[in-house]
Amino acid sequence: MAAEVASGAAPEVQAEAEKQPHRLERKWTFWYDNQSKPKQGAAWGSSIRKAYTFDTVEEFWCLCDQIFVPSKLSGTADFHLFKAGVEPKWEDPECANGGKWTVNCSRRSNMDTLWLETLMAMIGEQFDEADEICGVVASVRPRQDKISLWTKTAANEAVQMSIGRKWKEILGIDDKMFYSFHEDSKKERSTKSRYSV
Ligand code: MGP
Repeated sequence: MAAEVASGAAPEVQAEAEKQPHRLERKWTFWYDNQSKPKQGAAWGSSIRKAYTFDTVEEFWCLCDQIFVPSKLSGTADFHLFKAGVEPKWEDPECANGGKWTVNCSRRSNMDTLWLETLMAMIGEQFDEADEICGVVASVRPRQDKISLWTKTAANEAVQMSIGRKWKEILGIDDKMFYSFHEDSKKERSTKSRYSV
């Protein structure tokens, strides 16, 4: 991070460095989609809004703490955190050949924690295959809340399995997790999963 200073540096240099924001490896964008009251005939995606792009640790904490808390959502709504420049849609070129790992959760118990752990892992570049990560979606649904980690090259099984194992370790969960291809989701609503960890 940009604000790191050697521990032997003069106190005034250290104090100045501490005032600097801690810059992340890359820019990220939060998105929001409230599908609870869709306009009649509206195409999917017409309610997705780009909310905030940031590239410092300080902005991240402020946004997570105050705004992007999944348990505050109700009905049918999503929060997304994607790499800046990537839209949380199958149609985006970075996502077009991709897929997603999904973990079921509950906004009444573990959703906020699982979401935050995932966000920190992404912005902290904890995945070895960081280039493969597109973003993450927290979906609040009347029937089943879930969090999905979107990745870029669905057909690369070895890479997806490695990401899946790492994510599972980060979340500290025992339940089986499943990976589906966006290409399959486009064809059928109840998509068969292709990989599991
Ligand atoms: P969903 O929101 O990912 O699942 O997709 P949800 O709401 O949990 O519903 P479930 O019953 O499938 O579990 C729901 C539907 O929204 C899909 O079947 C598509 O019709 C549409 N949809 C979702 N996504 C992420 C996209 C997308 O990226 N592009 C387009 N064109 N449609 C999408």
